[in-house]
Parts: sequence; structure tokens; C-alpha cells
Amino acid sequence: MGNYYDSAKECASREQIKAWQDEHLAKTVKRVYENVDYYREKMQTAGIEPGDIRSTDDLHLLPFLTKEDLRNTYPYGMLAVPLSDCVRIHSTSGTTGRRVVACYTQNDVDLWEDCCARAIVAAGGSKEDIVQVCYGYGLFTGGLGLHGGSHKVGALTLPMSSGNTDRQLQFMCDLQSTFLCCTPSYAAFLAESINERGLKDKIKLRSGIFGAEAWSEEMRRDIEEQLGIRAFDIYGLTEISGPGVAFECEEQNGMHINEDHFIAEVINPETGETLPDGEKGELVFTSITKEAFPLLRYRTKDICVLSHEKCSCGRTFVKMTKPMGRSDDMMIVKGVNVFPSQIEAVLMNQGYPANYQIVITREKNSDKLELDVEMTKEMFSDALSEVSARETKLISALKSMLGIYVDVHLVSPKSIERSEGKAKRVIDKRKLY
Ligand code: DLL
Repeated sequence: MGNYYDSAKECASREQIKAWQDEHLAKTVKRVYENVDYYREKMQTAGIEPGDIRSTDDLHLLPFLTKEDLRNTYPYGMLAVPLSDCVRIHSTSGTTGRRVVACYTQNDVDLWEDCCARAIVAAGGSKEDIVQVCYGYGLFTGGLGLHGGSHKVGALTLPMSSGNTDRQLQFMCDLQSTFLCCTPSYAAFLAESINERGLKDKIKLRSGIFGAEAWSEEMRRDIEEQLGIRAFDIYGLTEISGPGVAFECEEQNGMHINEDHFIAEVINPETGETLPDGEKGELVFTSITKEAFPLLRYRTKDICVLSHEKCSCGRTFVKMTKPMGRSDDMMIVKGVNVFPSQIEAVLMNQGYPANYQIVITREKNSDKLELDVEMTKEMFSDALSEVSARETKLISALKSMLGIYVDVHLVSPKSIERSEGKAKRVIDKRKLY
């Protein structure tokens, strides 16, 4: 069994990391140029030859790739190896347009699982753990990615997949799971169900890694408190491999990007210009070790900030903040940029659970932002005046956070549909007009 805290790599000096990236970037660019017609044409149009990219200092010369390019080349047009060398396909959910499929060679699967194993180890996991994986297994990368990582760590792995909460809880109690992997919204739902059923004393969970969707610090505190665990963030996207592109360490303050596999940049989404540490922009990845589906300068649409500041855990890999929304799902309401994470922070601050839904409509050219929020059982009351006082308080806190009026409806506990995977928080009806 490997040691997935690889200090030689994870704590290498910045010079060593750069030297590794320089070498692997140049090789990847050459390979992509030779094997992927679509990208070769893109490079030719930009007037770039593989020999122009000698190190990470030349990265900015390469053209960007977007989801649109992956749709144009669906399903196999971006493959850099023969299809017969691939052993696995995963896919994005494709809620907004054609699906994107990503192919993996055996080596790609191995490296991806190594990244997930690092994430588990950084969250305190080891071969002594019983890891309950309740991400969906299948085309979604969450289940199989963390499953593979857990195997590599040598932990006892429970491949539960998502859903069937009764069975999740029964196994959690009977088999004494110690480590949980699922979306933060499902972790919050499991916590709620555990408390309702009085099972808190029967569970042995001590840690968990949660990702695939945005979650706030307030939600982390809630999950940690209710489940009696430490809750770590994990980030990734199908196009770049899946979960484990970046992971939190014990500092719980930003996620280390696995820089021996992925070069990260933050760019100004309007101009494409590369931004320095500390500036907010769109995250762009270049994969430098993938065989089947290596993407160069892929625009993730995720907005974040990078930091090379020294981390107390000793890892030297650059850290990204939690994504602060997406450049494409950022809502613009009455001309104001609004992120669901801002709304969630206000809700959690006032003690509401993370069960809410945002609906945006447009009447007579004017946007309206409505927010349904579930009350906790303790808040729930038949006295209308109490509920309306609560609504007023929430409206005023949202106004000072966002600068716009939000039409808040407090609804009874459990009336908003629960999600077993990623929660659907925003319904923008304006696009339907
Ligand atoms: O969500 C991979 C994953 C699975 C990550 C399990 C973590 C855990 P996709 O379905 O392709 O892949 O969605 C990728 O989800 O671009 C982000 O917008 C969002 N996302 C992923 N992780 C986080 C996170 C998986 N920790 C898209 N916080 C990404 C906020 C996240 N957003």
C-alpha cells in the first residue's frame, strides 16, 4: 500500500515544482499537438508551435479551451491516445447542453485515485478507517473517484452510492463507519436524519470530505457540530479528472491543488489576462500527466483566488479558495452580481438550515429574486406575526449583504425537496421567456 502523504512531492520546493511542471508541460503540449487535430488547428490559428512552449512561463501563449470546444469534439475528438488504450469514461451531468465525456487510460485512473487518496489522508484518513462513500457511482466521478482513493489508502470501503437514507444510516451504525464522503448538502441531510432518529450515540464518524458543490463556512460548522466530525472540502471537475484536483488539509483554509498533475492559473474572465496571487478570477487548468484526455488551459468557470502563502501543514502546493461561485452561474439580478453562497452565508448566520431555493423571475423588465427558506422545527410557529418578524429580519440582512430586495418566504420544515447529489438551489425563470 502506498503512502499517500507524499512529502517529497507535496512538500517539494517551489523550484522543484516548477522544474517538474516545465518538463511535463512541454511534453504534453507536443503530444497534444501531434495527436489531437482539433487542438493542433487551434494552436496553428494562434500561430503557436509546440517548440514555443518550453516552460510554464510560456503557458500564457496557449489558446484557452472551453466546454464549447469539448462539445464540438464530442465524444472522442479530444483523445490523445487510441480509443483502445482507454479503460473508462465519465461524464458531466449535462444539465446545460450536450454532455461532456472524459476518457481515462488505466494510468489516468491510477493518478486520479492517487489524488483522491491524498485528499483522504489530508483529512486524517488512514487504513484504519471505514469509509462510507455516498456519492453517486456511475458516470458521475464522485463515487468511483473516492472509492478508488479509499482503496489506495487501504481503508475498508463501503460503496454505498447516493440515496436510500435508511440504508445509509443502518450501515453507518452497524458497520461503524468512521469517514464520510458525499456532497455537503447530503451530509447536512444525513446529520438532520441522524438527530431526528436519535442515532447520534450510535455513530462513530470522525471525519469526512465533502465537495462537488458550493458550501459555506457556516455550513461546515453545522455539519461538524451535528455529526461530531471534522469536515473537509474537496474540489474537482470531470473534464480535469474528477474529485481530488484540490483538497483541504488540517488547516481547513483553502484547498491545495495537486500541482504535480495540474497547473493552475487564475484569469480575468473578460480579458483572459493571467492574474497574480490574491486576485479573484476564473480558474484555468492545464493537465500535465494525463494520457487520454489532457486539456490545455481549460476554463473552469469557477471563480476563486490562488495563494502561495506558506501553509502550516508543510505542503507547498498552491492553495485555491473555495469557489466563490461560477462566472456562468453568477446571477445578475437588477444589475447586481449575486452568488448563492452569499445568500447561504446570511441564512446560516441566522440559524436557518441549508435548505433553500432561489427563484428569479422578470416582470415588466424588472427582476424579482424570491427565496424560499425552510425553518427549523424550533423556529416553526403558527403565530403569523412571529414568522413575519423573522422574514423581515432576513430581508434586511440580505439587503445589506447583496444591496437588493429579496422576497423571502419562510416555509415549514421539510417542505423543500432534498437532494441526494448536488442540490438544485437556483431556478432562473428569466431564461424561459
Ligand atoms: O463535481 C467532481 C467532484 C466530485 C468534486 C466529488 C468533489 C467531490 P462535475 O460534476 O464535473 O465534477 O462538476 C464540477 O462542480 O466546476 C464546480 O463548479 C463544482 N464543484 C466541485 N467541487 C466543488 C467544491 C464534480 N468543493 C463543478 N466547492 C466544478 C464548490 C465545487 N464547487
